[in-house]
Amino acid sequence: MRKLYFTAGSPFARAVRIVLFEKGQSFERIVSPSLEERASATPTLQVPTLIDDDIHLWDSAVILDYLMATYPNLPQSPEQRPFATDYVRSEHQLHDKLVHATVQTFGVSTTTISQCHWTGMMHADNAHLTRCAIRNQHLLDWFEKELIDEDNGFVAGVDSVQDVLLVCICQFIERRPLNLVWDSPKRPKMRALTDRLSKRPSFNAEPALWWEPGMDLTDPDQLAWASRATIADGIDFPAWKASRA
Ligand SMILES: N[C@@H](CCC(=O)N[C@@H](CS)C(=O)NCC(=O)O)C(=O)O
Repeated sequence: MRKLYFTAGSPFARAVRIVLFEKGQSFERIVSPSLEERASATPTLQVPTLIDDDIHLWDSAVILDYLMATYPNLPQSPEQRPFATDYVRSEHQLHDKLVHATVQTFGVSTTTISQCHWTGMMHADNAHLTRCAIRNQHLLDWFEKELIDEDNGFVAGVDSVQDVLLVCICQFIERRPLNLVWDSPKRPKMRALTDRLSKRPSFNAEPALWWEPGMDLTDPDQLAWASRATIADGIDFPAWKASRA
């Protein structure tokens, strides 16, 4: 049986879940694995980790490469933009791998800020985290240049794996009160990409969730709120909870 170890918030794992959906592949969900479970699955102790029969993989880039090479896409309705058939295009391998690695760096910068935030270390008060936040703005400007136009992402005519991971990280930023932003009037291609991918059934089936300490995402009302809430709404979890008391 195929098994995915992940946490509900991880943008890397969400990209893998979205691609599994695009390929119609079901999987057993090992959510929020304990340290012991992580250690038995991967030396990195990180999520996502995928077990697919005798194939055992970690690191989202390796997993995504494997899924794209192994499983065909589900048939799609003609109105929907096609999902890419390759992890990287054979004639642009180096470029597409560079884009993927750069999007992963954006993810690492962002999740490092997030992890430290919940331990009480704000990025503005720490030199390394301040560098991560500055790096993010440089990366976002580079992504805006690399995206083709408002109708296409990194690859013309299809929604690519790199598009998926980029949008997962942007939506992670929108659902954490971390004092980070990705959206800007000077980045119309990024906004168009995020709007377009948000409408894919796979993005709705595997939603980005608001998260703050104290949240229990097994409560259906809270889960529904967490799937909708963004930093643009100006309301956080304590305020939402108080509004229902
Ligand atoms: N390069 C890895 C990064 C994965 C990663 O950073 N996962 C985070 C969750 S978003 C994690 O497991 N953090 C826990 C830890 O580092 O101990 C990938 O792309 O899969």
